[in-house]
Amino acid sequence: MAEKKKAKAPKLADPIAASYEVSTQEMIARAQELGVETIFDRAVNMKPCAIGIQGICCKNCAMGPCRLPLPKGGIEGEDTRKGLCGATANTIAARNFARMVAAGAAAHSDHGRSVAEVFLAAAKKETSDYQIKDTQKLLAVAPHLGVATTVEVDGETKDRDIDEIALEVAETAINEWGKSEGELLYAKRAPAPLYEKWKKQGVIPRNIDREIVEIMHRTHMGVDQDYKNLIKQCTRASLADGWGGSMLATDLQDILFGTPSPLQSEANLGIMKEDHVNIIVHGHEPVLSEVIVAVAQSQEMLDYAKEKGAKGIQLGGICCTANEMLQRHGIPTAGNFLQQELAIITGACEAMVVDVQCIMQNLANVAKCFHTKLITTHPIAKIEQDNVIHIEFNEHYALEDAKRIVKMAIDNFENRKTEVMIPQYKATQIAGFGVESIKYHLGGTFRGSYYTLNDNIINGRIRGLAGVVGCNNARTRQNEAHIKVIKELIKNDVLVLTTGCDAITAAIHGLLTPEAAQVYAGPGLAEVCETVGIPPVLHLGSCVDNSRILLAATEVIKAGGLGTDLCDIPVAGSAPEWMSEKAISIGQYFVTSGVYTVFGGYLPTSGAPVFHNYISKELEGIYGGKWDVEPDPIKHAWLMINHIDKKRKELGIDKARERVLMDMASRQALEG
Ligand code: NFS
Repeated sequence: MAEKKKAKAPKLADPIAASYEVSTQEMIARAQELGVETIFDRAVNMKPCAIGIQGICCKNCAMGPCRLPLPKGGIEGEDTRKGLCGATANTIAARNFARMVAAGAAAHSDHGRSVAEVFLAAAKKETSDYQIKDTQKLLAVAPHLGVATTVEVDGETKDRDIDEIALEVAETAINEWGKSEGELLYAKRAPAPLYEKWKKQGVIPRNIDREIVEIMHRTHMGVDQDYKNLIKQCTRASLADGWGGSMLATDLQDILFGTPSPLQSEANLGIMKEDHVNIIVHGHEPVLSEVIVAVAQSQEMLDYAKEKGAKGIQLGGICCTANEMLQRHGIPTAGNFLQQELAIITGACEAMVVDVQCIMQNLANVAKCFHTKLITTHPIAKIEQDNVIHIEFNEHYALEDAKRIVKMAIDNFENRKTEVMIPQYKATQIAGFGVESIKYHLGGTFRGSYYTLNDNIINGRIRGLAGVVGCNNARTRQNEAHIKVIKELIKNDVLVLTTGCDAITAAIHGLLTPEAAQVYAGPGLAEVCETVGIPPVLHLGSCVDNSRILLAATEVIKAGGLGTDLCDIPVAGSAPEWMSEKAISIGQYFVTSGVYTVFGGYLPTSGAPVFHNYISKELEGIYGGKWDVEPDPIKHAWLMINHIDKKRKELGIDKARERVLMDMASRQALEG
């Protein structure tokens, strides 16, 4: 018998090459020292599939997978590539793309649905663990759902009972997922010309679930075989996400848990404390973590922690649960997507409590090497490894569930087995911005409005706006593209709005403080930031809160002077290190809301050049926005800046900026 080949020892990641950020570098080295494998090591041992990344592998039926690699040097003449059924590269790439949109829209929207269900339970007063916290926001949101806030009694207009409004809002909102008639109510929140554009194209969502289901139908073997028609459905489903599921998630969370307003906190693994019980909440839905925050801060639990020898309880967040807890409670952020394993490797994580999305299965393997209790809480997101504990969250017993979890973490404090190593890095951050707070900060105390923001865009101090969002991706050096893109933008006077893991990254690298403007921003932006006391990068929350970016841009239109549609504004979108399907859904609704959007890394469309050309060029003629892809961060930022300048020119405000620059130069000449 032939002797079996000895398996090669897996390679280890070079910490410096794997991350741009020092605490991550230290923790990768620490993991290797302890013999604990992380995603960074796996990334150097397993390469991505060369055909898959081009988007041209079809596995939608059992005759495949059919793979249609692009010949080296591209295609000359007719593209004759086809799968067994005859599916072209365009069809295959568009179907794969559509399924990513469906999954992304489903993830955001199902999150929204969970919140809506808790909201309904609260409105019906079936649970005492949740109450309506922000009645102002409730009253602001109600009209968009067609719910009246006043009532006529004997010819007099009177305020309606708040509980009644809440119940009607809850019922109407839940209906948006599955109603059998009509169209998505929030579509009308978009500027009128954009709404009309969607109407003309026939892409206004009917209800949220239906558009996602229809993508699955259309991409089944032998259904939609026209990439343009497939993209039309991508648009409909992605709009159902951005202007539907995500926007409802944001609104209902704000009403239930409070609308964020700017607050100070900290970010990075250094927020964990050796002498405290450390509980990390990770995932996306804030419904359980909201209660965990309350329980962990209760005197009863603090006393219990002290009894067990800890100085207190330190909560920290990873991924978008982090953003939710940060923006409403100032809970510090432990890290972004690629730091989740590292939080456990500190040896100081008593419990990691996860809900849904962006949770790596390897957390279970890492937790096994330490004392950490890895707790899943959501019925749709369990982990197969037997060291994982499942405590299913139920909104009717939320407080009990949260108490059980926090107590379990405290009890685990004495079980630490490895020497604790918490990297001593953390940065101050100001977070909690939103449509409302931008209005307040940039509009003055007496009359909140977007006029000041618009004025500063028109006079050129602010060159334009950029939404920089999205994940980390272990295929690129963690954080590098995020930070280089943002720094190049703000250096050139572009005010950055950020969410998701990009926001966490910006926080870790110290860009979310007003002082950062003096160090990194161009003179115009720095002046505005200094005058109103804001950072040059505004943290708008989690990824569902990209809806805040859409609504902030809509407010810019309403305030006047910068066109009538979102595609008129000097604004661009970016996801420098994207990896999740949610990012593709976000990209698609940004683009079809009129925003030029650049992705880093690659797009799974390159193997079908005609289809790629359609989304990266032709879509602009329909919706005013288009896709682009650029891995080099500086070039990436300049694609955005050039687009912003093009829009300034179209608005006739390009000269104003030249004047501002001249002012600066003459001022410097005077000073000199
Ligand atoms: Ni957004 Fe939030 Fe992070 Fe990416 Fe994942 S956490 S929803 S998907 S990885 S930004």
